Amino acid sequence: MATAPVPSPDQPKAVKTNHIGLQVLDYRGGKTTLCAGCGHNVISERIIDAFYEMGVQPERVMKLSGIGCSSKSPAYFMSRSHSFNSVHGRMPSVATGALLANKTMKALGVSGDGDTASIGMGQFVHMIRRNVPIIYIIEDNGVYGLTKGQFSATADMGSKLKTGVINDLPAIDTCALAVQLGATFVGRSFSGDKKQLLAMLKAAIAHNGTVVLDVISPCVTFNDHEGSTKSYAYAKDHDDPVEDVTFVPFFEDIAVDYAPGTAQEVTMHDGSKLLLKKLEEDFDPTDKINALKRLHETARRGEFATGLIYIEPDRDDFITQMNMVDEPLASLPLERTRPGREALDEIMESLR
Ligand SMILES: Cc1ncc(C[n+]2csc(CCOP(=O)(O)OP(=O)(O)O)c2C)c(N)n1
Ligand code: SF4
Ligand SMILES: [Mg+2]
Repeated sequence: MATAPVPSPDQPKAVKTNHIGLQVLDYRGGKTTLCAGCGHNVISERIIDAFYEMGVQPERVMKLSGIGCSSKSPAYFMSRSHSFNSVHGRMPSVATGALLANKTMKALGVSGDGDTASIGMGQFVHMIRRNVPIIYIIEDNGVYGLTKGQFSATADMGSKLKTGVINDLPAIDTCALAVQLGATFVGRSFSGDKKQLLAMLKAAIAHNGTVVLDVISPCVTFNDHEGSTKSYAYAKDHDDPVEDVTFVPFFEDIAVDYAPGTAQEVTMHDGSKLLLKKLEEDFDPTDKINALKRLHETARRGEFATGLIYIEPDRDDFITQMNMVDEPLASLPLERTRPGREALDEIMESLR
């Protein structure tokens, strides 16, 4: 019987690379300063995996954030990308401007539940309404982690702080809001669900338009106790996946076998495919009313639906709606961006 050749100890180990020849190391960032065990650190790991596996050139990515522990996390992944840590709740307008200046970049926004659902709410809703092409991740722990754990607007009614204070205000469901406002990709996941979160992030990279991805991301320091509905234990027990998500990127020729009628196939803008295996009951993420119904029903049971909640792959994004020139504004020469004397005279004449 033939035996497998034993590699010599002097032989260099083959380094694993993605389809653009980069190693996973090329997608890493600085060492985290967040608390050990914070859900946000796990999300950073999945972002690294997703961008590596999708073979996105890190220099083609702009990372944007607001203020909070979550908003600090872009420092801990993809150091080679561009980064802008903006003002509290104001990341969407910075992202909109940056994308208008250079539409060839992939925008990745990282925010928190406080940054998004309180101070940033006005910016968040208009970003969605415009379908700004950004992957907007809400690292949702139900508290303002950075300012020592006060309830945020996504905290569930009746949930309890460590101090015993009960939240008696209803939660804002950022996914329901996003579906209602016309976001073209809405998903929810849990930092502890490695497989689902990775598939969702890869699909988000392939999407063209606003992606709202709300990720339950427990704050181990202020909101991981009994009585919290955003703790690891609660999230594990109350996660209700709407489907089993498999993502097949356009550059991989993989056939995934499902029995007829058990999976729904969604073709993404770039030709990638999402295969959504039905669980328990039928769920169609291209049906808005169905998506809202499912979100409300699970919330009423004290559970949270995860997976791809809603998708509309074909709506024009904000940059396309603006009818921008092909060449990014950032690289247009001055003579094409500054109107000449004649054009100015013409404008003045038209105003007489
Ligand atoms: C204009 C302004 N108001 C208030 C604050 C104080 N502040 C800092 S972070 C934060 C909330 C952060 O919560 P969240 O977005 O949920 O992030 P987390 O720390 O939980 O990840 C607040 C209110 C601030 N920095 N700037
Ligand atoms: S305070 Fe909470 S949210 Fe902030 S780093 Fe620590 S565990 Fe994470
Ligand atoms: Mg928070």
